Amino acid sequence: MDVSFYRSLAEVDPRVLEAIGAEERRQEGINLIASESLTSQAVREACSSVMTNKYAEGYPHKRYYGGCENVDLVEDLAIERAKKVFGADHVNVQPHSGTQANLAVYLAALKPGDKILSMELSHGGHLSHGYKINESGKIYKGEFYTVSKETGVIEYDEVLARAREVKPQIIVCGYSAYPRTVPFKEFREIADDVGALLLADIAHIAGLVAAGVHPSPVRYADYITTTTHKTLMGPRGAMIMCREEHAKDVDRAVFPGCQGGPFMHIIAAKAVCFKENMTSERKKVMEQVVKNSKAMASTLSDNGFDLVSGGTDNHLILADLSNKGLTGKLAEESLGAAGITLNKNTVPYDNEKPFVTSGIRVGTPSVTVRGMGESEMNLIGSWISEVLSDPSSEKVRDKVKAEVGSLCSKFPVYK
Ligand code: DSN
Repeated sequence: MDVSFYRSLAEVDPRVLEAIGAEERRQEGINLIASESLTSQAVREACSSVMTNKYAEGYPHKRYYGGCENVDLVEDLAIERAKKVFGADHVNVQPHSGTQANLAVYLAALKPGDKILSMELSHGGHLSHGYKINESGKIYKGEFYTVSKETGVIEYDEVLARAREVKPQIIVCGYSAYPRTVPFKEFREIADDVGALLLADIAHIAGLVAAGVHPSPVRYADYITTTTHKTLMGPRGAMIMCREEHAKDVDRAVFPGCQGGPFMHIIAAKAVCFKENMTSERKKVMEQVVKNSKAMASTLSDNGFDLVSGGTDNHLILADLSNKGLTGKLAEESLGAAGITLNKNTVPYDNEKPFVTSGIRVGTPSVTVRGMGESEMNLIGSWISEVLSDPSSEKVRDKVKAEVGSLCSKFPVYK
């Protein structure tokens, strides 16, 4: 045996250890990135377990390798728990990422050249929903609907008219930057009207759906995809749920269709995460995520921020900074310098490029998980306003950074 096999990370690679330590300290700051959250100790233990060593191509009890009895057990657990959490007929827990889950659904459901109708990327859609620079838009033809210019929300009649015009084979609902409830029932009606399949990509809101804080698409969608690392608070990865009639095609599309060996350590962590999502404690956290988001929206609104759709129903807020004469890029940079991490984001009908943007996306999952409540959201919202009222002032940023540090020390993430 190579002697280095038993040496610690500190001995083998201090530079990597140092970067991990620095990242741990960075995560003690205020994180408002809507697509991120924090994983529990239990999830992280499973992620770093010896299950990473195992090849297990195939599915539980039908593998192409020997020695799969333990990984079979965790994959069975993950599937059984996910079915229970969401009430789904069939679950595949092997997709490595949300994009790969979506690509697997298209592979199962479509033929090359078929049409995908989804939300315009700059209105809150996603690259893997048929966008031309993604494989989903190269193999299939992406067509798009938008939010209404007047209200900033999805209007049934507008989407229906667009669906009748496009006649897609599949419609995608579920978004990366939509602050309102996704109307799954209405999407089912639209899909039926034009004879299309319906895919609900609930990556952002899965934890809210699991907790009953956002309506579930299970009764309405043919396929549901989600990542497991956003509001579900699990490991970085994804899963697909579908109706029983699509089960075989989905499983074949994931493996051998577009993936090889599943990441068994991550599947073990997904099993843990689904167990955590069944608890009443987690339900309370998700309820608080939405309360916090509404509190933050109200403070931002009181400070003159123009919120897309006027507010929020979920874990995120989208603010259009045009009325403040700021770009999203400048806001992201100056807030970052003040210890508040969030991301620039296009807003519907944005005139700025995606690397500049006119907006910011503000999400409450990470701050809520560490115990912050509405009063802390009011504080953070007022700091955002303070920094952005004079974004180039080092003095303001330093003052806010000190206040951020003092607040965060009361809500430590890693004790
Ligand atoms: N990158 C994710 C987000 O930030 O919403 C979506 O994949």
